[in-house]
Amino acid sequence: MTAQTATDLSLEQRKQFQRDGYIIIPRLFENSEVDTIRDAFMEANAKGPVPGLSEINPNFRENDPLAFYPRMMHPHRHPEMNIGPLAMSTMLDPRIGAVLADLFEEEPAAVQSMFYFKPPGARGQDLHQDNYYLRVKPGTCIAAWTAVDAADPENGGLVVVPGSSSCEVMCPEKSDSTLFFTSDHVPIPEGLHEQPLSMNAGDVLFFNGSLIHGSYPNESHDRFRRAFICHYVPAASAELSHWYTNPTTFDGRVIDIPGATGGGPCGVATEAKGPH
Ligand SMILES: O=C(O)CCC(=O)C(=O)O
Repeated sequence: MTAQTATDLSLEQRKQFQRDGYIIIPRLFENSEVDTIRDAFMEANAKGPVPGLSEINPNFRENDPLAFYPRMMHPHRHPEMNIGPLAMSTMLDPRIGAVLADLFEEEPAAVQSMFYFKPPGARGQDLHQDNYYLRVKPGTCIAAWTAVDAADPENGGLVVVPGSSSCEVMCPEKSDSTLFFTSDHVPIPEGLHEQPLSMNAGDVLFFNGSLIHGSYPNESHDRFRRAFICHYVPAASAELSHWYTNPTTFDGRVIDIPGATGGGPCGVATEAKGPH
């Protein structure tokens, strides 16, 4: 199957993004591209977490699968490793850029990359809204979530709350640490419902920064649920949380976006939080 380009974005896909807050572009990446990404990140983590790259959390329990396979933060900032240039070129892939330009209707800039291994038995990431952390103003951010393995309810695939993309960004409650490795939980607003997604490797989910989304534990015995995840903002944004440095356009320019001001939906405490 050939890769989809943004020029294929249909009126229906645009309408779905506006109405529900997300769209899945099937097979944006070819199998061979996904295999390269998977192999490179597995190799990078072959001996376990990498200081300065992996999110090493002293609270992980000894038998926690995430203790060996924590997520990697900003791999594109590591030119000294094989995964560095690969993460950078995937984050700035023109096929992703073209979809984002259509969805933002203005020039996008990349501000974050991450790789999740989510091995069998791993906890999930509780429901949250990305723009609580990125604090983009005006407007919001968009995530591009690339399935590196098939992802479905059994192995802790992503869940979204369609339509929550039109909600305000809320101050989160506390999550259940037996199910989730992150501490924030955003409750589902009345009248809206959670939708589990099933994706094939190479599919890319795009969703806006207000959309409530997350994932449950990987209940499978032998299926990793790996994903390469990037966050983007309009290049002309007036504000962005200072945790997201060096916004980079798809033609490689590093631009300046002023730091976010004010306290966010929880007041001043938000400013103390790192990237999500
Ligand atoms: O992949 C996951 O399990 C959650 C990722 C996520 O929610 C995010 O990157 O904002």
